[in-house]
Amino acid sequence: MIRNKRCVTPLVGIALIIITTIVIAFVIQAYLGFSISSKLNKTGRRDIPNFIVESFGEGTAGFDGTYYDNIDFTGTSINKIDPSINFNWGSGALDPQIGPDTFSIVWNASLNVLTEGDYTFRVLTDDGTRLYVDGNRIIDVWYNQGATYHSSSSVHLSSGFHPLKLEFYENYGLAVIRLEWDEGGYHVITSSELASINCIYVRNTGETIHDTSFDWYINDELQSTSLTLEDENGDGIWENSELWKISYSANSGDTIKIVHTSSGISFGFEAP
Ligand SMILES: [Ca+2]
Ligand SMILES: [Ca+2]
Ligand SMILES: [Ca+2]
Repeated sequence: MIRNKRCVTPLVGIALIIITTIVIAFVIQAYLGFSISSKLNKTGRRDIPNFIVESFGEGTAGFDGTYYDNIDFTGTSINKIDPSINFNWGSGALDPQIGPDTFSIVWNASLNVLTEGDYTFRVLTDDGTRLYVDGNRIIDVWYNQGATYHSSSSVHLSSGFHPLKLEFYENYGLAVIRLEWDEGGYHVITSSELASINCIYVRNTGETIHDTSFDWYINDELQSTSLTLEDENGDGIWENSELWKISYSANSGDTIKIVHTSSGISFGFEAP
């Protein structure tokens, strides 16, 4: 009898731990208002209550560009995926929605480094440019100028993908921007050297999210750039029933996780 009691006691302890864990999980979910767990379905997406992944966009390799009609990344904007950054717009307008002067552009991409080593980057720019690799600013020539080449210092890069961000503004007159790196000699970075930019469309059927800043991860590694979110009505607020387009730069089969810390939203999927 005593032996039996000794055998049963640890089991009861384990059962109590399991029940306590389940109760705590329900309390957390009730507090957050939705479940943050989800299961992967066969198309590689996860639906979570209130935040529904409706579809995936086509993957296109290139620079994810946002073009603003003002010099300081404000005002009317358009989005384009550019296979490379090699533009000479002269004194003309690049798009009917963007005036020929006082505009700005930010491009994000993920550079595929095949061989670990030291690399330099350079830009030809009219007017100002800032270039970031792995979140570090390596070229900063943010002033009015005619078309001028500027090179970075040498940057050591491991093999694999590295986030690139290039900011550009045009003030008046001519407008030129070109981005090169010295991989086997200087050349314009092409789409074959970049990861694909994909997008998913997620509908919010729950509470309004006011803060649209999300952290995101590729294969559990936190990324500093190359995720953009566009809401349908363009007010930067994720209202109930609104569809969001989330663009990211990754390769097929990568695991993507998107996290909104303050509201507890977390969802993931595999890049198709
Ligand atoms: Ca101009
Ligand atoms: Ca100019
Ligand atoms: Ca909105």
